[in-house]
Amino acid sequence: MTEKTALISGITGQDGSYLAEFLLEKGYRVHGIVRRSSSFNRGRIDHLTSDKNIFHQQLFLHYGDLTDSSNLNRILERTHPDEIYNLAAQSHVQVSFEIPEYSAEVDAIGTLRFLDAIRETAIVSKFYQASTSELYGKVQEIPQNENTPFSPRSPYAIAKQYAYWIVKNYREAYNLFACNGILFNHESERRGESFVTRKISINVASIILGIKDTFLLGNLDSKRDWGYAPDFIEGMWLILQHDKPDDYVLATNENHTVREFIEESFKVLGEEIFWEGKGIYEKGRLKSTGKEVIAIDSRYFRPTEVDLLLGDYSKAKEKLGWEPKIKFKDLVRIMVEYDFERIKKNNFNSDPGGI
Ligand code: NAP
Ligand code: G4F
Repeated sequence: MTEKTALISGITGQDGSYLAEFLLEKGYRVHGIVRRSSSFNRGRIDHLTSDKNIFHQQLFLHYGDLTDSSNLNRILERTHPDEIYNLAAQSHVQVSFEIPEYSAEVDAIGTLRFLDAIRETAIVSKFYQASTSELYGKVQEIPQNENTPFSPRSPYAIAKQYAYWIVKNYREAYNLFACNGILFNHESERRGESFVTRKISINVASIILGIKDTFLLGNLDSKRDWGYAPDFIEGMWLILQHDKPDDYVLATNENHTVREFIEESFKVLGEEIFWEGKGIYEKGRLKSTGKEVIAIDSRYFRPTEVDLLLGDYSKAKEKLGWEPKIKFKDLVRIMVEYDFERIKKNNFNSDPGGI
């Protein structure tokens, strides 16, 4: 067991909640930054803050926001973390086209605020930055590794590119132990409902349960390297345990289309689908009944798309001993079975709605 203290921004998100669990189990004192919200935003960490949880006295939450530097300085001075995990972000690529300035404010300048707070307070802490495979955008080589040139394709990715470089700059200029984890897509039962994998798992489960007839999607042909979030959390931690600060790709080195994710999801629940038509007129139908279950809505197309991502994680394997355990088929099964059981039990359909 360790005596260390960690600070997590974005603790209420998918990754933050798994990381908090992971660190608490290792004996860390964990501080998390939460945003004030008019509705409750702590559903993913409720089980950790409950007094029934053996670790709840080791977990401390602080109100804060990456757009407010004064609170970052205060939180650092109060908590003196050994390790900081900067996971907070406006993390939705399509939404970043709607709110580009805010996305830059949080994802780019927010990272600078954090690094500068470390410098100002002179607190000795290791810093992990949630970098992303979206940096590769219009990919310059396949697969992508730490040396592949960046070619970002959205306000989100461009903001994250600033964050990537400012982390490197503070490492070199001020000798900070600051690292980028360039993570490819990772999903789970806790994935936000407006990301495509979770949107599919919820809707497919709802259709098979007879709660919903059809759902709408955008580009079915983009390819992603999808892994399982808990595997990637361990990778984040290993990056900060290495004796030298560095940048690492974490991925599965396997990619699939959105279309394949849908087909596999139906298969998990004993159904098959077939496709008919082209472009925005394409439909997905159940093989058993011919019923239309998927249609295309151009609202979900992005102004600029990232067509293909495939990560080469050999550096992380060699230097950190990290490898993903869960691959595509198991990931789909975990997500679809989880949503099927949850929706069946609660008898409600959590409709992903407008994104
Ligand atoms: P997520 O579920 O969307 O969580 C984002 C977290 O950031 C939430 O806790 C959110 O708070 C918080 N947040 C948003 N804006 C904030 C602000 N202005 N100030 C403070 N906190 C703020 O994202 P995730 O999937 O866990 O991803 C974690 C990080 O990894 C993100 O930086 C993301 O960009 C990056 N990343 C993710 C993936 C992936 O596939 N999941 C891949 C590469 C990189 P609320 O709960 O209040 O909204
Ligand atoms: O699930 P997505 O929204 O994830 P995306 O854009 O790959 O971004 C995620 O992964 C990044 C790592 O590469 C992270 F940095 C980022 O924070 C986030 O976690 O979309 C995946 C693909 C896209 O090509 C999109 O066009 O699915 C396509 N898609 C098709 N229909 C859809 C939909 N995406 C969403 N969200 N909703 C749809 O209806």
